[in-house]
Amino acid sequence: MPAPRTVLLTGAAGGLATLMRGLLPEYGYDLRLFDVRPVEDAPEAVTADLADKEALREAVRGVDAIVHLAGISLEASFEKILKANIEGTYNLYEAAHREGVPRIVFASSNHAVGFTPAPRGDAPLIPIDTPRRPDTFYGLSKSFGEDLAQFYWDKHGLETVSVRIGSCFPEPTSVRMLSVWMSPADGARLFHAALTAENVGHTVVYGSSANTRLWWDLTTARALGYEPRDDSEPYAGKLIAEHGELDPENPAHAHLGGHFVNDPPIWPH
Ligand code: NAI
Ligand code: 15L
Repeated sequence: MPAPRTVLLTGAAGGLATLMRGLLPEYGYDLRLFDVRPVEDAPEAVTADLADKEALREAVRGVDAIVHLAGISLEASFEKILKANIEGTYNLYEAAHREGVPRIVFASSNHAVGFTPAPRGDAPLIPIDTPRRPDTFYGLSKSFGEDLAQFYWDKHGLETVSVRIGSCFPEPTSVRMLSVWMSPADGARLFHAALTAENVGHTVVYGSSANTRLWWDLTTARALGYEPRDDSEPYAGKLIAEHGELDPENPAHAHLGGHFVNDPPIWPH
């Protein structure tokens, strides 16, 4: 596959896409933007819902790849998740297949495996093929998205890298995030690797920095050419002084998905 140049970024008005809009152009991409909300400072962005199949067909036409970030990013009713994340992601894949787009980078989430116990002490890192254990309807939709990606690869030869993102924010803001944080710069490195690696078929990777307290195995991400450069450890002293160490008796501390397992944040905030 020739290196992609024109990339459709869905969810372009969101937090992660806003960070990526600042970083990905340095890698040489021309970004086409899509979101149900207007994108600040980007009047050229397509403002449309993932439910709008015609708008999707037009938006994906002629792009070399898609970074699919649009959707409900927290917990919501099953009906809302069904519409935006499950049907919406299906609509995007169908449009991409019909228009011959060769690759999608799908924003999956750690919440597809959120009920997995967090490794403690010397326990091995969580492998990428650990059984899916969604912690919310939201996590369930990400698990569906990974299956959808596998199906479109097997059936239609449309490639995907599914990135089980940890927490991609400018800084880690909780003790759990020390283990799952992905710096925005590492996020851009990982998306670039996912867009350019050869012959990915459907590859699933965890998305995080090279954190000292890392919980999962980054082997499949590194195999794409991803070399994380950041580590959350410089933030550890302050966060632990403020909040204390993780308590293994607390379900919100004991699972990969953190508080999503027992008290998930609800969409919209
Ligand atoms: P966000 O909530 O800030 O952005 C999501 C964007 O999708 C919003 O701008 C929203 O308007 C748009 N959107 C929602 N429903 C839509 C629809 N039906 N049609 C078109 N656009 C729609 O979320 P954030 O943090 O930027 O995350 C982006 C993606 O990455 C999401 O899919 C999220 O699930 C995933 N993710 C993010 C993580 C993070 O640390 N930021 C961690 C794990 C996964
Ligand atoms: C996610 O999947 C959410 O979209 C994001 O807002 C964070 O909550 C992140 O997971 C996390 O686990 O910290």
